Amino acid sequence: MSICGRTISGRAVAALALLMVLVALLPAVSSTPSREITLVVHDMAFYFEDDLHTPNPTLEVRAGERVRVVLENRDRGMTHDFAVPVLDAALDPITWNETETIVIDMPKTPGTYEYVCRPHRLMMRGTIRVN
Ligand SMILES: [Cu+2]
Repeated sequence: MSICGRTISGRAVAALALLMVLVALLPAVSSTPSREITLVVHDMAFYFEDDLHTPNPTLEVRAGERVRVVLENRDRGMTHDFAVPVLDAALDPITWNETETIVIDMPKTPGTYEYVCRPHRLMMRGTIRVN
């Protein structure tokens, strides 16, 4: 192959094409959440799916991390949501047996932030620890 009068090998063209594909994919890769946290709601509290005995657990994340939160409502007859008020992030309320997902960009400043279920924020509230 020849570009501007210079001969370029097929291998170099293939490498260049591969590089261009990788650069094009970079935004998609970097915006993919690096952590997924599944929270189950039952008996008016949030739980990790593998620990249904510790209500409203502390969520540990890294500063600036993009996190996908999956909420499963196992509270028959109750509507719940998940919100981080200080980040203005909230998913729509879901009813029993529904699952909903929200992707949240965590603060770049380490600290503790509150998460709540907005309809029941007095009972259903916990801490996000940004490290
Ligand atoms: Cu609730």
